[in-house]
Formats: sequence, structure tokens, C-alpha cells
Amino acid sequence: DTDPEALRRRAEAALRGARERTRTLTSCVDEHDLTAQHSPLMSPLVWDLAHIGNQEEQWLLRAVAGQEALRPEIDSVYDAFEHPRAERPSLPLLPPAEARGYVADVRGRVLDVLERIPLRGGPLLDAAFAFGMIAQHEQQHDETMLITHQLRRGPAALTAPPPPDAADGASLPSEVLVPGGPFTMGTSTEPWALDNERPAHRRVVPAFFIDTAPVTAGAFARFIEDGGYQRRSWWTGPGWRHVREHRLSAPLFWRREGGQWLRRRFGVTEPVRPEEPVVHVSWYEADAYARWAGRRLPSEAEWEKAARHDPAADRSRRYPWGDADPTPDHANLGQRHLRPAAAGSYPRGASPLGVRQLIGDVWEWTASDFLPYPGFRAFPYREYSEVFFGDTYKVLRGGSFAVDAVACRGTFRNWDLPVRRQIFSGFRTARDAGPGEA
Ligand code: AVJ
Ligand code: FE
Repeated sequence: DTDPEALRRRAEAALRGARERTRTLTSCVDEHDLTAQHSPLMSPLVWDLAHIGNQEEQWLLRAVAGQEALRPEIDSVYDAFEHPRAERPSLPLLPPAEARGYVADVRGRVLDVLERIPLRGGPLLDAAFAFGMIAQHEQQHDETMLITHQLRRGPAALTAPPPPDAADGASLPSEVLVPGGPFTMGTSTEPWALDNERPAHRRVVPAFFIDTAPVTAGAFARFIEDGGYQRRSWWTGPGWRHVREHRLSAPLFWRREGGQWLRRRFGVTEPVRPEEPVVHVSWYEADAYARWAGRRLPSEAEWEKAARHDPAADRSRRYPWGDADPTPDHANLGQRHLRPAAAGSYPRGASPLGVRQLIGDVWEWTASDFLPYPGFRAFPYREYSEVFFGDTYKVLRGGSFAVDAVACRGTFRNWDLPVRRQIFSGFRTARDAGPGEA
């Protein structure tokens, strides 16, 4: 849809939706919790808050509307590349009330710009791209802030209703065959797709099997109980060194007590639910589990083919279920529920071949390094994707319960270090199809 009024309304709704989430995440704790560093892996919440406003100011008020800087002296404080997360608490941060005032001031001016500016005439304006990019940026930081909440000690500050449980999840086949052949990966048409998702290109993917649903906490507990963390042969060299050095023996936030697994989740300790997708595992742990199971992680291309390719039409969809935007019936997104739904849930979100929960619930580690697609062009800034390409980061796909729909689609690519597990990361496994199976 290129009707400018519809585009304006869509951009405005995306910005307002993000701000509502930001407000919830930054108003449910006191001043001390907003300015404290809850983990050296994370920024103080009040840094994320003003960084959201500063990016919005830089892109929508300065780059798009050509306005003067409101507070040029704070740019460097909120530049993620100038200051690693661990040192952000010692920066001269805007105190909570000032940060709130700043982001509200920026937003008021942005909504004025959005009403007046022609949405054409360049790649930032066409399809309201810069507004969509900034709404996605805010939602990405809303996920980051939810991770900070998960790491925070103390009583619960956030609550949400549980997700709907699987009606027929238990009777599903464990894996699905994806036939071999080419498919279209990435996109050149999705209006708010970020640079690393572009351009669309053909990829040949031989036949493979992929798990119908993400690996569950119960299955992961069997890996642990079978000595998974003790046996060298399930691990890569760096993975083994990492688990030994850090004495890892279970997913982050799990502990064993009285013969059962407990987990801490948003300030509450509860039994691990075996039917739930495992979450808070590193790439190393996902990879070791897959080897233990006699399987492997899917490549990024395999994941996207399973999620998007419609074999009957030989066409790639925006989402597993089709081209329609996600609704609460399709996927567990947007922090509506603060945990993944049981494996096998969301039948209406299934792919054409019957693969479930590819979108939402947990980010899924893939076997692949974060690399550019053929024809990649950095846009609008090299620091979004390009500086991360190489063999340092692994790709995650599909989004989690903590991601909003605006920042999640079949082509969306996330990446992180293989040691990271404070993120809402899980996985599913795959295997090659044998000659008689394909
Ligand atoms: C795409 C999630 C890896 O949080 O580091 C936020 C998103 N980029 N601000 C991150 C991002 C700039 C990014 N990830
Ligand atoms: Fe950012």
C-alpha cells in the first residue's frame, strides 16, 4: 500500500506502539532500578530510554526533516559504539525525569514532521522507511530492556497472562521434510526490511528434515541428565573451553533443587515446564545438544526456506502462514506473554509444510555466521549491520515473545556472539535427508 495517508497512519501506529512498551518497561521500577546496572552485559534502563530518543532525533528530526540538534552535547553519551555497555553507568546520563522529557519532546516534533513531510523522494522517505526503522529500533531496545528486567534481582515488576497452550501439539510429527531445490531468500520488496535482509536472491537448498517445533526444556533436561555438559565429544573446541571455564551445567537461570529443575523468570522462581521451548541457551549449548541428539542446527538458508517457501506456488511468503501481518492467533510476539508457549502451539501460524512456531516464542540459533547477502548495500548506516559481518557472530531467526511484530518477519536477521544466553534464545534441530528419503 503506497497511499501516503495510510503510510502515515501505519508509521504513527508503529511509533506509538513502541512508546507504549517503552513506557511500561521504564515505569514499573523505581529511580534506583532505572539508573542501576543490573548486569555488566546490559545498559542501565535509563540509557536505553534516552538512546531511543537520541536515535529518533538523529534520524527523523535531523536526517529526514533537516532540523538542528536539540542537545548536541548528549550524542556521544548515547553512541553505542563509543561506549561499551559495561561503562555506560559511569557516563553523565540524563536522570530519569530528564530522559523522559527528552524522548517526549523528540516524539512530539517527530509526529509534527510525519504529518507534513512528503513520503517520497529518497530511500529514507519512500514508504516512510526511516519512521519504520526507528519504530523497529525502539522495539529492539524494548526487547533489550526486557532482558535487563530478566537479569534484575528482586521482586517481580512485570506480569502478563500465560500464552495459550497447544491444542494438538503433542500429536505432531517430530520433524518435517523440506524438499530440495531453489527458493528465494531475503527481500527486495518488504518496505521496512533492514539492509541485511536485502536483496532477494535465489538459493539452492538440498532436501532436509527440520523439527516441527523448537527443542523443549524437557528434552534439554534429558541432555543434561545424560551428561551432556560433561562429555567433550558433543562440543566444538571453543564451546568445550567455554563451558569448562565458566562451569556451565544448565541453561541460564536454571537451578536444581530437591530433584527438580527450577528457573527464575522476571523475579519469580518456578518449576521448569518440560513442554516449553528451552530458552537462555548459548549457540555452543544448542550446537552440543544437536550433536547429542544425532542432529545439527539448521543453516540460516534452511531455516528461512522452512519458514517462507510455499512449494505449491514456488514463492516465498512474508511469514510462515502467508503474507498477512501477525495476529495473536499466529504467533507469540510483542511481550503479550512473558514466556514462550508450549512446543507445538499456534496451529494457525504453521508453515505450508506444517512447521510451527517459527515466528515468536524463542529466537532460534542457526548454524550460520552473520554474512551479507550477494548484492548487500549498507543502508542507512554501516553500524547497523555491516560492521558485524564475519565469523564472530551467529545468526538467530524468527523472533521471540519479547519482539514486536514490527521488528519480526520471515526475512528478519538477528545475530549475537556464540556465548550469549541472556537473550531469549532457543533453537530447533535439523538433519540431511538421506537418498531414499528425499
Ligand atoms: C540487531 C539486536 C543485534 O541490539 O545490538 C539496536 C539492534 N542496533 N540498536 C542490537 C540494534 C542498534 C541490535 N541487534
Ligand atoms: Fe540502538
